[in-house]
Amino acid sequence: MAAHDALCARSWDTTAYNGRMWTAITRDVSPALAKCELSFVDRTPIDLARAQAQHAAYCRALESLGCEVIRLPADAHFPDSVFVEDVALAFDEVAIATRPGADSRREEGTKVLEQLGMVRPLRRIEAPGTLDGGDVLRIGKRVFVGRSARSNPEGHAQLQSLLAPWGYTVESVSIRDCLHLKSAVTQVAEDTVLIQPDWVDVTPFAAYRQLTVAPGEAHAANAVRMGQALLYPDCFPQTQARLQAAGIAVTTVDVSELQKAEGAVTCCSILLRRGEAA
Ligand code: CIR
Repeated sequence: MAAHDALCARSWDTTAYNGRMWTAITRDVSPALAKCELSFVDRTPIDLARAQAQHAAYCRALESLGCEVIRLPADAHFPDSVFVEDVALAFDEVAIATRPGADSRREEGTKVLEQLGMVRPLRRIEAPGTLDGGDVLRIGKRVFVGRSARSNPEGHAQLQSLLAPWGYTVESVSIRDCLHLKSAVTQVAEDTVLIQPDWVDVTPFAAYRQLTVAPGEAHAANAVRMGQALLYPDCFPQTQARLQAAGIAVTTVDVSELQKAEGAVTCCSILLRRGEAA
């Protein structure tokens, strides 16, 4: 077993997590990040060393919030492989290999799925279905899935079938002018979503309190929620103020280089709950 595999295997040992409620699977930044896929963002030079440092700080921030972090090694064959969220979904009961919508990302998930397969039964979206994890937002037993260029109706239907045994319902949601559903809406508290109404139909989220992004902060709707904690980019101060005014504690990270690759904060981790959590 290679050294990093041994490390990863050990990290699933239930005696080793010091009572932490969450585990995050992450993957170090690919040296080929500059060749990433881009859809709604113009290509600009990416400072690789800075991106790597920001990613390391992101991992430390997750740890500071009580999360055990598994860091998989970087892979030069897959420019976008730091964005682990898109290749797999982790529910409490099952993990799902997604079959990403971009050809360059289709084979990217192997190492992530090895990890998930150790702790969850594994299911797969099969061709011709496509699905990116960035399009999947779970709130309780409701699973909202973006109708995007990356996630097709067949992928949506397969996800519904795979999750039905555990009582989840899949709801397809229209998005526009952005890459993924979670570019446009994420959950920020038990009853609250943060939403960019220019990019998503807000009607499916009528059951939740809706905070909207501040003017001039178009990309501000993406946040990582772990229980009562929220990890959030540091470049959206007005939206951050709205979150804090709503009583939500925010921990910020600088992800500016990853944003040049059309990434955000949710996309850099797959979170697993170890026990009962909000
Ligand atoms: C892509 O286009 O696939 C990557 N450059 C960015 C993926 C970001 N993923 C996410 O927000 N879930």
